[in-house]
Amino acid sequence: MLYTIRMTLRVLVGLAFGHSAYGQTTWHVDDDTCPAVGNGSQVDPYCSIQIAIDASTNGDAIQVANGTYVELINFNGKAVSLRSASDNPATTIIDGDSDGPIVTCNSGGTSTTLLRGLTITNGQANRGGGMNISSASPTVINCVFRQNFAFEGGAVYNNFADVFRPQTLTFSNCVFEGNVAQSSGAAMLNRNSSSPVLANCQFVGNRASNGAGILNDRNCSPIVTNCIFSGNEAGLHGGGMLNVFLSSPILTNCTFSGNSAFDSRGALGNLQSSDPVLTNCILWDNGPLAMTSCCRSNPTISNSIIQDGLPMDTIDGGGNIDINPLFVDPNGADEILGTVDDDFRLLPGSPAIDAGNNSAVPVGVMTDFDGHTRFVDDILTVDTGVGIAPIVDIGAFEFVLGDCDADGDADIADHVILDGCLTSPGDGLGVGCACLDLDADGDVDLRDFGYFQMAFIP
Ligand SMILES: [Ca+2]
Ligand SMILES: [Ca+2]
Ligand SMILES: [Ca+2]
Ligand SMILES: [Ca+2]
Repeated sequence: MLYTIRMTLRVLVGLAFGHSAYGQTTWHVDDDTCPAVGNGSQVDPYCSIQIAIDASTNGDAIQVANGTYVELINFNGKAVSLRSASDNPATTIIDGDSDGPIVTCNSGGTSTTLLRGLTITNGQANRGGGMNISSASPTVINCVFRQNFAFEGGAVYNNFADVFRPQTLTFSNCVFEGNVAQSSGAAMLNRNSSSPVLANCQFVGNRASNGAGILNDRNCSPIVTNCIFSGNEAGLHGGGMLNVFLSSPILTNCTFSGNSAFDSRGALGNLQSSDPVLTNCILWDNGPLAMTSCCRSNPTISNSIIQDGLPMDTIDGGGNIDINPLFVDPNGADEILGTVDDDFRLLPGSPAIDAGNNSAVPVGVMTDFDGHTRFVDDILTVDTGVGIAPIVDIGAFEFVLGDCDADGDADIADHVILDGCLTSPGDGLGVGCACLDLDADGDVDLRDFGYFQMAFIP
């Protein structure tokens, strides 16, 4: 009886708030209504996100309208989904006003606790200026962590995140840009058995003493797929990633470029029995060295492009090469390395094309960083990778012949670009035309046009 009454109440509340499926409530938040507190309905939204979390129960959704919300929020262990109405982090921002952590998620929040489509910025805390996760494993999708600061874990600090396995802490399609940690892990610090799944994430321009991109410390072995690490800078060790004390991440189809460290561990450093496994990865233009390991650490590297060849103490899994991967534009249109426009897509003729190992791609991963089909055969490239064609490319992006505008196909829009690039043989390449030099001979002539016709999708 009590149950029936409760259900009825829930349904009635749900109807009042516009969403009644399964009795769950969608609470609305809009900063335009401040200072009125509101009641969380669509017509009278709450003015703050935390009030909506306080009102919610497990299974509820909180929808946040465009705006900048200056507040710190705590999920309080609730399994609720918090998302922007637009699913666009550029227009829905939580600003910590130099306080923090901005988002606290601990003790019980599992993968049904969701954060989606938000920018988390200007947080400041001892640990996790942007987000502090402890004994919890929420799901974070399409969020931007920008310019957060902490002593450890500038943007995100994860501690004991594996306690609810097989529930998995997940970050996908997230950007970590310009975060700072005084000590370790500017974009992310994983500590004490915290092994998140990181997919299609970009770690750019973060700065710390150790592990400027990610620090994995004490039995932390994230699964990292289709991720980009560029322009991260460590004052001491590990520009892109530092793995310490039995931390052995699995890195597949990741691109590390332009990362630096004071010591030799420019892209990755591995200490104290940390054995990362890298497959289909690119380590190019990191300094002073791509990767160094010590103290019983033995990474395995396969089907990857490693500048200056395999580092010391590495197990050679085969298929590794030391040839320029031919990125489209490593520092991007703004000419600054370590910003989100850095372009590590592949040019025609790249040795990364059709050179990966298909079986290393995690089950269920069917797309690349851009969300385009992961397994594509390039008809002009002899397969050098492992598996049955189509062979996966090395790095975060799959090459598609003639796809100059990087939207996943060679269609009429690319044809228009081609028309502007066409010259006589040997006349050289115009600006932005290298993507259409399909035979990689330094021009866009009728032979390239012929290849384009083969790839063209009307
Ligand atoms: Ca740039
Ligand atoms: Ca391919
Ligand atoms: Ca295209
Ligand atoms: Ca050509």
